[in-house]
Amino acid sequence: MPMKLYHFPPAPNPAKVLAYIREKGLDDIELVLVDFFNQEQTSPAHLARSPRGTVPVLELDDGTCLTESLPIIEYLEEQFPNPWMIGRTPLERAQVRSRERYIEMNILSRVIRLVHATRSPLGLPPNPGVAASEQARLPEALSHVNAMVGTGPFVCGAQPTIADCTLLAALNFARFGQIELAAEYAHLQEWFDQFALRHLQT
Ligand SMILES: N[C@@H](CCC(=O)N[C@@H](CS)C(=O)NCC(=O)O)C(=O)O
Repeated sequence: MPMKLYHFPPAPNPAKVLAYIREKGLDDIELVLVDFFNQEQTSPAHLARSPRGTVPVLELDDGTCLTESLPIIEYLEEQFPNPWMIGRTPLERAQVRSRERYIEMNILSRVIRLVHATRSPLGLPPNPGVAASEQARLPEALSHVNAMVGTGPFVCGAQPTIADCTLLAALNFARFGQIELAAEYAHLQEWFDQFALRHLQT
C-alpha cells in the first residue's frame, strides 16, 4: 500500500508538505483530498487519522498516521535523502532549520492569523485587533527574508530547501487571503514567480 498524504489545497500546513513532495519527486505518495468545504475533516474516518481533525496527515503503509507538517517532512527526508532539502552536514542542517523556523514563526504563523482574522476560510469571525497587530509585525520579517532570497536564488542559497517550502505556504496563503505583497519586497515576488508557482494548486 502506498503512503498517503491527506490535504486540502488552500490550507498552508499541507501546502508546505506538498511543495516538499513535489520538489523531491516523491510521486508514489498518493494525495487524498479532505474537503473542508464539505466538513470532511470532522468525519469519523478523518478523526481516526487525526484526532483534532487537521491536515496534513501522512499515512504510512502500515496505517500509522503522522499529523504534524514538519515532522512529516523530517520523516520523509530520512527515508528519501536525495536530493537533500535540509542539509548535508550538521551545520548546514542547523542553518536551514533556523531559516525555516524563522519563516514559520514570523511569516507563516502571522499570515495564518491575519487571514483568519480577515477572510477566514474556516468561517471564523473577523478580528480587526488581531489583523492590525499581525499586519504591523509582518514587514520586519518580510524585509529580512526578502534580503535572503535576494542573494539566493533560494532562501538558503543555491538549492531549494524546506525553508522554501514553508515560505511558499506562507505567501500562497497570503495570496489566497488577498493580502498583497508590497512592491518593496521585489526579491520575494521574483522568488514566488520563479520557484513557487510550479507547486501551487490553488
Ligand atoms: N501544527 C500542525 C497544524 C495543523 C493544522 O492546524 N492544520 C490546519 C490547516 S493548515 C487545519 O487542519 N485546520 C483545521 C481546523 O483547525 O479545524 C502542522 O504543522 O501540521
